[in-house]
Amino acid sequence: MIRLGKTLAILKNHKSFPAKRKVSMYIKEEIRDALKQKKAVVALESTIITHGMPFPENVNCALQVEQIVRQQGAVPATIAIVKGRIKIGLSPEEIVTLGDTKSSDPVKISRRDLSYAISNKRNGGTTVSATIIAATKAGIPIFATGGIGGVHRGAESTFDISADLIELGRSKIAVISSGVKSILDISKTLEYLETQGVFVATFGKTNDFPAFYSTKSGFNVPYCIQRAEEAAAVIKCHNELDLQSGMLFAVPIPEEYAFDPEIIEGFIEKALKEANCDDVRGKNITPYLLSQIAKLTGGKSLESNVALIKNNARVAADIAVALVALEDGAQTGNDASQFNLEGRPFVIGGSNLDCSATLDTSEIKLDGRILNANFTYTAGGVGRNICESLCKLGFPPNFLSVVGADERGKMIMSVIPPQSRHFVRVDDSCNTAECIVVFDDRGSCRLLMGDMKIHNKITPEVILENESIIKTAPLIILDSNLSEEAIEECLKLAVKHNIPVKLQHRRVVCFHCKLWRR
Ligand code: PSU
Ligand code: MN
Repeated sequence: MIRLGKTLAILKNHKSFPAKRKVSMYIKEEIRDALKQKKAVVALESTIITHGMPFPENVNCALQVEQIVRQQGAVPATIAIVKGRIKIGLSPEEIVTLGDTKSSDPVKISRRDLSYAISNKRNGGTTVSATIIAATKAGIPIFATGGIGGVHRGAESTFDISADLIELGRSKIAVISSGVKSILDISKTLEYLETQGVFVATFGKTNDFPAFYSTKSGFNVPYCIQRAEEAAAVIKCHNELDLQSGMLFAVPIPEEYAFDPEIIEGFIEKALKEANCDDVRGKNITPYLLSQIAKLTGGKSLESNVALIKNNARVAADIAVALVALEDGAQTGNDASQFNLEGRPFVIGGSNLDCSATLDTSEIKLDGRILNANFTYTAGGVGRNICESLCKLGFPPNFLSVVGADERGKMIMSVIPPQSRHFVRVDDSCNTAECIVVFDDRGSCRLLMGDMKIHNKITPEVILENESIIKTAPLIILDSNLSEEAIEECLKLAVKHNIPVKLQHRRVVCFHCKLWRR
C-alpha cells in the first residue's frame, strides 16, 4: 500500500523526470570530463551486482570489470541508484556498499521502478532497461552487460517479456552482451528484437547467436562482426541516421568457460521446475534462476558469468575507443592525450602484410613456370602479431613500428587498435613490409620472400626518443627482425631501467609435421 503523499511524490518525480531535470542525475567528474572531451566511455549496469551474483563475488566482478575497461583505454561508468539518486559512475566504496546487499537492501530497478526507488530514497541496481535510460540521458553510446533479459520460456501464458527488449527498441545505444540468458526462449527473443527494430549481430567467428553460458544457441542472426572497428562503423552510421533504436552486439563466452549446451540445459530445466514449485514470478525469476543454476553447477556457472562479463567489457571498451577514433576522423589515432601510455608493455618490431600462397602440389620447380596457388592476405609481422595478442588478452601495449605511406600501410594501421597506435610511424620513403610465404599442398612452408627494409627505420635514435615512456614499461618485447643496433639500444635501455626483455623470433608453422619451427 502506498500512502497518498507518497503517490504524489512518485507522480511528481515521474512527470519531471527528465525534462525539467528536477531529479538530479549525478555524473562522476571523470566521466563528465571524458564525455565533454569526446573520449571513450562504457556504461555498466548494476543489477548484476545487486541481484545477479552473491556477495562478495559481485563486488570483485564489478571492480575488475571497471579495471578492464580502463586497461583498454575507456572510462567505466557503472550506473546505479544510491539513496534515491541516479549515479553515473560509482566510487569503489559505493560499489562495495551497494554490493553488500544485506545492508544496502537494493531494489531491482527497471523503467517502471525508477520513480518509486528515487522518491523513496532507496538503493537500487539498474537492470539493462533502466541503465539504458540513464546512459542515453548522460550521452553514453556504448553499454556492456552479461546477458540482456528476453522473452521467457512459456511467455505465451505468463506474458513474461523483459522490459530490456522494449527499451532497446527505443533507445539510441549499443549494448554488448553474451546474447540472452539461455534460461529464456532465444528464438522468441530474436523475433521480438526484430519486431522492435533492434540491430542484432554476433561479435565473433560465426552467425550463431550466443546463449550466455554456451557459445552457440543454434539460432543464426543476419550479421557477424569480427572487429571493433567494424562494429564502430555500423554504430556511427546508425547514430548518423538518428534511428532512435538500439543495437545488440552478441559476444560468445570465452571458450574455456563455456558450458556444453546440453549439460547446462539439464540444470536450467531443473531450476525452472524449482522456480515453478516455489511459485517465483515477475522480477524475481531471473535472479532466482541464476542463483539456483550456480548451486546446481557447484559455482561453475558463476565463474562463467564473471568471465563473460569481463570479456564483454573488454569488447565494449574496444568498440568505444574505435568509435571515438572514427568520429575524430583520426585514422592514425596519434592523439596521445586520449590514452595513458605509461606502465604498459612496450613492443618494438615489424608490421607486415603477409601473403600466403598455397600451392596444389609438392613438386616445386623454380624454372619460370606458373604454379597454381591460392592466395590469402593477412596482417603479420612478429611485433604486430604480439601487439594484437596482448590487446586481445587485455594488456594493450605501446607498439613502436613503421609502415609505408601506401595502401598496405593504411590497411595495417586500421587493424592496430587505436590505443596501441601511438608509436606507429608512417614513412613515405619505404614500402610497407611485405612477406610472401609459399606452402605446398601438404602445408609445409617451402619458400619465404620478404621486403622488410622498412624495419631498419626503427633506429636507435627513434628508440631513444621514446625513453621517457619505455622506462615505465613492465616488459619490453623485441622482434628479432630489428637491426642489431636497434636491439642493442633497447637492451641498454632495459639494463639502465631494470626492465625484463623478451626477444621474439619469427615462427613458421609446418602443418605437415605439425611442428613450430624457428
Ligand atoms: N547479466 C548478467 N546477470 C544479470 C543480468 C544481466 O550476467 O543479472 C540482469 C540485467 O540487469 C538484466 C536483467 O536487465 O538481468 C534481466 O532481468 P529480467 O529478466 O527480470 O528482465
Ligand atoms: Mn520479467
